[in-house]
Amino acid sequence: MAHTTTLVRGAELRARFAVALAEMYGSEVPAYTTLVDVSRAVNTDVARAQGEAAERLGSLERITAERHGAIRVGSERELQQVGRVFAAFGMHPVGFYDLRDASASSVPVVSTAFRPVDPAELAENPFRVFTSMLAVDDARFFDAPTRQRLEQFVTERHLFGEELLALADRAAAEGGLPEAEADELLALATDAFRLSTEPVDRAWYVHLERISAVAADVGGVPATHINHLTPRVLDIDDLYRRMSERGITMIDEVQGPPAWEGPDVLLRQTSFRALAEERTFREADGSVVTGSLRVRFGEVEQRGIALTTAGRDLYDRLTAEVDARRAGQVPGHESDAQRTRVDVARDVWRRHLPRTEADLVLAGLACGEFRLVDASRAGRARTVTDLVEAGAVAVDPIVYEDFLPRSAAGIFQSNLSGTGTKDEDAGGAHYDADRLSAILGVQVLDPVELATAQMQRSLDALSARLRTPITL
Ligand code: OOG
Ligand code: NI
Repeated sequence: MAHTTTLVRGAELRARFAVALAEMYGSEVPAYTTLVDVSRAVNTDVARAQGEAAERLGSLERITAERHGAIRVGSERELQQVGRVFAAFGMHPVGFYDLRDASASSVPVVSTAFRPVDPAELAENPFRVFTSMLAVDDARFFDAPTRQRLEQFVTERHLFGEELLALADRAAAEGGLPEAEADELLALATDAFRLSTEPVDRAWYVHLERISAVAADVGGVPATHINHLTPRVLDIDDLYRRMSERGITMIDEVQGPPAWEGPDVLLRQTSFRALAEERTFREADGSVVTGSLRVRFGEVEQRGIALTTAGRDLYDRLTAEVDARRAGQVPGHESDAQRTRVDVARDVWRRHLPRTEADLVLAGLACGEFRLVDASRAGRARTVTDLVEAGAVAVDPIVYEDFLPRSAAGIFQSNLSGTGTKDEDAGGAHYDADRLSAILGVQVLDPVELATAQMQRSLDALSARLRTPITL
C-alpha cells in the first residue's frame, strides 16, 4: 500500500528546536524570560514608531522569533558530533573566531557559528549557535599533565548519544524527518544541552578554574550546556535602560559599534552576569555537597548592516583608532583616555563613516540588495549610484548574520570571575578555518563572502531586469 509521510523539513525542525531550547532555558533561568519580555516590548515600540522602516533588517516576525545560543565543547570529536546535530537543523558552520588573544583574560577557545546560510532559510528562522572548542593543545594555557588529564576526561564523557546522532544524520541526509522521529530528535537534542545535575569533581574543577574559568566550564563538568540564549532587539540602548530600571545589573557597556545617528553596522551586544545556580560537588574525600556555580547568563543583540571586505577593514582601523585614543597615544586626543569607549567610538564613527545605509553600500563598504522601484527613470544610467540618484533603484541593507571576535571575548570575559593564567613563552597551537573544516568534515564558510555574494546576485538580477550590465 502506498502512502506518503510528510517530512518535517529542516527549517521547521530548526524553528521547533529554538522554541524547545527556549522553553527549557526559560523554565530554568527566570531572568531569561524577563529579557525576552522586555525585548518584545522594545521591538513593539520601535515598530510602532518607525513603521515599515523597522523591518528593513528582517521582518518583525523573524526578529521576534530570532535567538542565538552558545555552547562549548572540549575536543575535536565533540565538535564534529555537534556539527552533525546542527546539520539536522539546516545549520552550517560559518566564520572562524579565535578568542585566545582577543582579550586580557584567559579564554582558551576557538569558535564558529552554526546557522542557516540561504537567505530564504534565514528569513524562515535564523537560529544560530556560537560554538567554541577548547584549544587543549595550546601550551600557553595547559601544561602537559593538565592537557593529558583534560583529554582523558573529555574522551570518557559522551555528550551526544548514538540514537541522537543517527537521527540527526538521517534528518540531514533526507532534508527532514517524519513527525514522530522529528519529535524524538528534538527531545534528544534539547536534552543534550540541558545543564547536568551530575556532581562536579571539586579539585579538578578548581585546578582548571585557576587556568581559565572557561576551561573549567568546558572540561571540568560532565556535559555541555546552552550557556545563554539571546533575543534580538531593534533598540539595544532602550533595552539596556529598561533592564537596568528593573534592577537587573547589565555589564558596563554595549559591546561593538557605538550608538550614533548613522546606520547600525554589524552587531551590538550586551549581557548580564550569570546567576549563581545550585550544583552538587564531589569533594576529595568522596563526599557529595551542595554548592553553586555561575555559568548561565543573559545576552541581547541588535543587528545592523553587513560589511564588505573594505568595510570590515575600515571597521578594524576605526576600532584600533579608538583603542589608541583611549590609550592616550593620539596627539591632540589625550583627554580621550578619560572618556568611555563608546563616546570615543562615536566621535571616530562620525568622522569616517557615511551617514546612511545606502551611502555605505554605494561607497563599497557595506552589502545591500537593489530594488527596482521605477524602471522608467533608469535612462542610460549604468551604475547603481546613478540609478539611485535618478530614483530608479532603492538600496535595502543586507543584515549581518554573524559575530564579532572582540565582542564575543568581551561577553566571555564579563561573565568570568578571575582572569586565569597564560604562559606567553610556551608555544601556542595553530588554528584556522581550514583546521575547523577538517575536523567538521564540511567547509567553514566565510561571512563576508556570503554577504557579498548575496549582493552580487542582486546586482545580476538588476542587470537582467534592465537588460544592461550595471555596476556599483
Ligand atoms: C560565547 C560568547 C560569544 C556572542 O554572542 O558573541 C557569544 C560563550 O560565552 O560561550 O555568544
Ligand atoms: Ni552570544
